Amino acid sequence: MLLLKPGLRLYKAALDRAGQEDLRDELRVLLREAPLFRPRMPRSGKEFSVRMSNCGPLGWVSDISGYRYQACHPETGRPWPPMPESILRLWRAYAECAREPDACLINHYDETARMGPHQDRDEADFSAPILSLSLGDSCLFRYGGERRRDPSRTIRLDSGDIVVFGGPARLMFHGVDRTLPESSTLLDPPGRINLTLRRAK
Ligand code: MD6
Ligand code: FE
Repeated sequence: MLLLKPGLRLYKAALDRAGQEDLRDELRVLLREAPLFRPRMPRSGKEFSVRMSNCGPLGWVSDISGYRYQACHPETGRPWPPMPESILRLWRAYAECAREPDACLINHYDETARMGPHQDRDEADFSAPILSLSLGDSCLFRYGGERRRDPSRTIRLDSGDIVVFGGPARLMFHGVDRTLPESSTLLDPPGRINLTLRRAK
């Protein structure tokens, strides 16, 4: 484990290649039930470059009216599929939180997608951490402080890496500057998937 700063833990290669392949295959089935959709920014309606889906009781969505957690897919109207047991096991092993996650956001990046600096603050209780797992192409992940203008650092996240944001790092600004195309053979078509497990309510 690498403590990047208080509350911010990085576990390199937490999931080995076989574990990544099993999870990839589970996600392929899950994304047939809950297809990736392209969210829009509140107010402006501008499209995200990342596509998203969710699993678990609640899912994070963004559209012209705002950001929120909701129980159903915005396009199919169906409930989100259950969280795979394999990702609940990762939470139990790495999150250091006795409560279980009730939402898992699935972000999909093609070679041009990015995620601007943001804080995750739509959850009811910031005492629970967020656990992030990267799959597929590597990315350059930027994290800073609690204010947008705070200095930031960039690290490379590779397939199988887990980052846990908790305690004093829970409300830190972070984003994905870019992915590194052709850095992984895990996904076909290629790209990057990031799972973030949260307690929304
Ligand atoms: C990503 N991650 O890695 C974007 N949010 O694709 C996040 O936005 C994130 O990694 C909250 C906690 C951990 C994260
Ligand atoms: Fe985030």
